[in-house]
Amino acid sequence: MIKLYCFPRSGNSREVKLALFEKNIPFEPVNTHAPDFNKEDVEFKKASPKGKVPAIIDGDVYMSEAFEINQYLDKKYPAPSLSPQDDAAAAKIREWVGINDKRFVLKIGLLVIECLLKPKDQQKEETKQKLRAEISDVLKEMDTMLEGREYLFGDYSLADISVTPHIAALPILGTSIPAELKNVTAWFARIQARPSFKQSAS
Ligand SMILES: N[C@@H](CCC(=O)N[C@@H](CS)C(=O)NCC(=O)O)C(=O)O
Repeated sequence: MIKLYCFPRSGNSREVKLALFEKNIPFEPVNTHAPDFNKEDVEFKKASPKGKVPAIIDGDVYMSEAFEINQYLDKKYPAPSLSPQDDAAAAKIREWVGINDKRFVLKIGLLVIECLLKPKDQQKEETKQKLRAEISDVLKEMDTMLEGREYLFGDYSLADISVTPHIAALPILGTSIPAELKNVTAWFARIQARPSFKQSAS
């Protein structure tokens, strides 16, 4: 069975859990934040040289990085597919995920640091507002992309998965999907209605 190194509040880990639940692939979660987990564990380090989660062991495959893992899972366990069959369309998704990992998911990560991880007296309201505005700008672009579409690239795909856990975290970061973004609001309601959303929550 696939071993998934993760911890409950890790958004990146949840990306992989979403793909696993969508595909109905059984897996054994290993909580790397559990008090008895040894961060120097040789198998974990082999799967994740940087010591980050998510990481998987699937037979003789050792791998880290959420999107890399999800692409691997989608090839190895093709049903239901989470990528278009057309190579150019699949490449567009890879490009979009790569770009938004840096300008969107990273910004949400920085907001997590600013709002939740820094001691209160070191948090800067100005930094929080700047990050929230940058996140909102990308959500606006997504709203345009979603015009006339159910999901970001038509069918539900690895692109939707790549941002789901991070958007789900916005309310604990003092922000949310702006109400005027009707397409993003409807899209995220569709995502939340998928069984994988609840199944991957912990
Ligand atoms: N680019 C990586 C980011 C992985 C990452 O930053 N993971 C965080 C958790 S979401 C982590 O392992 N942090 C170290 C820790 O909390 O122990 C990915 O997409 O998987």
